Amino acid sequence: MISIVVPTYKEAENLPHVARAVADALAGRPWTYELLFIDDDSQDGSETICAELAKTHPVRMVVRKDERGLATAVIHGIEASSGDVVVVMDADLSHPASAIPAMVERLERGESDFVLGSRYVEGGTIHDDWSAFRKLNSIIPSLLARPLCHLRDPMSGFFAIRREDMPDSSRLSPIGYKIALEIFVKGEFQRPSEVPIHFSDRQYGESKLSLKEQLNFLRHLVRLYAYRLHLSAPS
Ligand SMILES: Nc1nc2c(ncn2[C@@H]2O[C@H](COP(=O)(O)OP(=O)(O)OP(=O)(O)O)[C@@H](O)[C@H]2O)c(=O)[nH]1
Ligand SMILES: [Mg+2]
Repeated sequence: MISIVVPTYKEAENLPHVARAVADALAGRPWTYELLFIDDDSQDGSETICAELAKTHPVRMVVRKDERGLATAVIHGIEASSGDVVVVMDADLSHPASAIPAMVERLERGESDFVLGSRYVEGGTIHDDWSAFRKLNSIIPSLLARPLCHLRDPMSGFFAIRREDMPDSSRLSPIGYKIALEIFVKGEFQRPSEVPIHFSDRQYGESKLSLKEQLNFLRHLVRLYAYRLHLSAPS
């Protein structure tokens, strides 16, 4: 079984689209799946929409009432799910569910132990009309993170791993909005690979990526470099 873990905050409009995209991507494939939304008490009708979707799709929602944050939501979701393979993706339709089969097949064939949906490998694309600022805002953090992981798109939030390879959550110190990089570094994955994706801009709802989150990411990077270099990590 594949668990598809999707962190959500105020994504009510996107939920039916994600559920349909995942169902279409996995139709006729040899796997069963569960789609798990980890919602931080959005109060925007998400719970009702999810209950309605659950009548026709293998979908459920865990609502966290006392915590906020993308990274901790992903860890929570991985722990609350039960598939042998875990795929993490965003709810805003930026990540194409159609890439999931290729990602899972690489794990199954043993070709790779960490498969990333990637904008920055051959065949990967971003929306044509990204401003120079937005491109830099995406590429600079990726370049800063690359020495830690040799992945072209380490800031992608779209990845697949086998559950047994997930590092123990007591070893993770998630801050901010990206968790794939930390799971990659602490899980000591040996055979990463990247599947090219087209990254679409969100059509519904608003971005939660704030300047504060970007600064948090810099703190997070310093910690990961310290970890890698076996220095004591600053808090
Ligand atoms: N549970 C939970 N999910 C979150 C939180 N913040 C963001 N998310 C979800 O994480 C995913 C990515 O958030 P986005 O706002 O799209 O951020 P982004 O993709 O980095 O930035 P954009 O390129 O502007 O879309 C979406 O599915 C969000 O709903 C949070 O605090 N809690
Ligand atoms: Mg997004």
